[in-house]
Amino acid sequence: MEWIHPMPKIELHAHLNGSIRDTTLLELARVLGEKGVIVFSDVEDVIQKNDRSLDEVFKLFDLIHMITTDHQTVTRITREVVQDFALENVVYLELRTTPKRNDSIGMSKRSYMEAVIKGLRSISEVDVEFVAATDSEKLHNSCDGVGRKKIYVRLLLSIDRRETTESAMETVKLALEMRNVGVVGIDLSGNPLVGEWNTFLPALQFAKDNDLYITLHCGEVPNPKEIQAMLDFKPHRVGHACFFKDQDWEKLKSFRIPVEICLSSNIITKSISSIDIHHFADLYKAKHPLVICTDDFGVFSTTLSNEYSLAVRSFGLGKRETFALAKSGIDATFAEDEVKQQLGLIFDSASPEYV
Ligand code: 6MZ
Repeated sequence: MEWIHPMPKIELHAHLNGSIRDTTLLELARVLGEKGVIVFSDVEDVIQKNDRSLDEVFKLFDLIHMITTDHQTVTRITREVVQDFALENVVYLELRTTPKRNDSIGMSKRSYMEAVIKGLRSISEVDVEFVAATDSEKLHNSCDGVGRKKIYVRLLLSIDRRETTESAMETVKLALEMRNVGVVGIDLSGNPLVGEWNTFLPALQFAKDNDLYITLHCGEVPNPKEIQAMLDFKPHRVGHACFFKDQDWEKLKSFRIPVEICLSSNIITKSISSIDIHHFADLYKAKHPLVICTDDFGVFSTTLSNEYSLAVRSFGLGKRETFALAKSGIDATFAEDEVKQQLGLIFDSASPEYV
C-alpha cells in the first residue's frame, strides 16, 4: 500500500499535545529530569508504553502538559506537528489545542495561542497557509511553491471538560478574536468521564450563534443522555461516536453530521473492542460523511497514512474508493469556500494515480 503515503489527505481531528514526536517529548523530559523537576526514568516508561487505557491516556496528557506548556515549547511542537503532517502529504489540517493559563510562567490563554501562531509562522521547510486568503495579513513562505509541499492549516480551540462555564466562554471569546489568524471553530474534548454537558452548553451556543464551527467529542464512553443532548445541539461534526445506540445513529444520520473516525485511538483505548466491529463499516456502507483521522499520533504511535492502511486492510477498500473517501473530507472541513475549491483542484490533479 505504498500509494497511501503520496495520496493527498485531510486531517480534521488532531490534538496538538497528542501529536508530539516521541523524540521531542523524551528530549524535553530529559531536560526537566536534569533540572530535578521530574524523575526521567519514571516518565520514560510512561511515554514509551504502547498500550494505554482511556484513563491512562489522560494521565499521560497531564504529564505531557507539565513537560510542554511553556511558550517556547508550544511554538516548537506546533512547528514540528505541522511539518510532520505536511511531509505525510496532508494538504489540509485542522489542528486543535486547548488554550492554557499558567500564571507561574506568565502564560494566558491568549499568549498560549500566540505561541501556536508563532510556530505556524516559523515553518520554513514547507509552505503553510493559515490565514484566510482574503486577509491582508499574507503569509510568509508564499514563494513560488514549485516542488515544495503546501499545507493549509486552520485552528480549533478546545474546551477541556474540566473547565467551568466562564473558562469555556473565555476560550470562545478568544476564538472569535483570533478568526483573522485561522481560528475557525471550537472543540469540546478532555476526559469524557469528567464534567457535565450543561456546563459547556452556554459557551458552545454562544460560539455557534457567532458563526464559529463546532465539533464535539461525542459518545467516547457510554452516556446516552449526553449523546442525545449533543446531537440535538446539531454540532457541525462529531468525533469518535463509539457508544452510540440505534436512536443515536438515527439522529446522527438524519442530521448528516460528519464523523471524525480515529481507528487506532478507539482500539488502543478499548472504546471499540475489535476493529472488525468498528462503526466505520456501517457508516461507510450507509454513505454517511466520515473522515479518517489520527486523534493523537504521538500518543498512539500512528500516522494518517497508517490509519488509512488500517481502514483499507480491515474493510477491504480499493485504491479508487480510498481516494474518493479522502477527497470527500473536503466537504467536512470548516474551511472557506475558496480553500475548498483549491483542495478540490489538488485532489483532481492527483486523481489519475488513483483510478
Ligand atoms: C478526549 C482528548 C483525546 O489540547 O493540550 N484529547 N480528549 N478524548 C481523546 N481521545 C483519546 N485525546 C486528546 O491536546 C491534548 C488534549 O486533547 C484532549 C485532552 O483534553 C488532552 O489534554 P492539547 O493540545
